[in-house]
Amino acid sequence: MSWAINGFHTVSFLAKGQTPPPLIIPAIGNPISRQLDAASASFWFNGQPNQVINPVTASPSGGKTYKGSGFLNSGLPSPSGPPAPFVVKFTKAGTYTFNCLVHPGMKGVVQVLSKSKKVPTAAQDRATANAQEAAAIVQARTLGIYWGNPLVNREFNPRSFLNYPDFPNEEALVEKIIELDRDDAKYLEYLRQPYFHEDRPNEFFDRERLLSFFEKVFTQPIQPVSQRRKWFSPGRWTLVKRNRPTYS
Ligand SMILES: [Cu+2]
Repeated sequence: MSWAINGFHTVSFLAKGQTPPPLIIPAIGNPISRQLDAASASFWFNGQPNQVINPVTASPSGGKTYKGSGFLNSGLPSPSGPPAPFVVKFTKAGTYTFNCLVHPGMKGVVQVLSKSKKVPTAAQDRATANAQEAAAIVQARTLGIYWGNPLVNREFNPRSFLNYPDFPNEEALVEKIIELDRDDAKYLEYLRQPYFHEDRPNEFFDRERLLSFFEKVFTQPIQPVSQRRKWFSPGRWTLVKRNRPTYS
């Protein structure tokens, strides 16, 4: 069995009764120290342990062969380069659940059949995956209601969401929402539509464009807002001082 771990996930088979190892753990004997806020006051978390990635979760263990029990872990993907396939050989027929140690609840099942049993064809697998995906899309996606730029239809497929300017008035939009709420077929037709025209991301979602935007954000030396004390207007404070409350 080969996994392409395309993201920050693990493929982890747990031993019987094993609690999934956490991703982040406190580092014993390594407290945080001397962290000061903008006013040079000590943060409350000084003296608390540093939080680190758990090596049990991060590193591969258990080998490349699964005999049906014990802990076998892909570990976390390396931070750079395309993911290497994670290959495990199963020696015993059975049904094995694997978990992602990054995302609780993210799991899958490997069914190992004896050689004499028929396994689904690639096309059948694809059909099963498509059906699962369709169900997940319906479960995960909500129908967007947009009220903003009247030219939104240029960048996005107007059949994938409800666009307020497409309706004569608020009443008509509400009527449409009620109609879709009652008619699953019509509702699903919206969910099936791709967000983008012809399902091709528009220029604003261009990978290079986004990357250069983030590059700009992270390389510009901008002082955190919390440290820009000189820009605070003294107005409010002088007002408070002038009208100092009196207690008797
Ligand atoms: Cu995950």
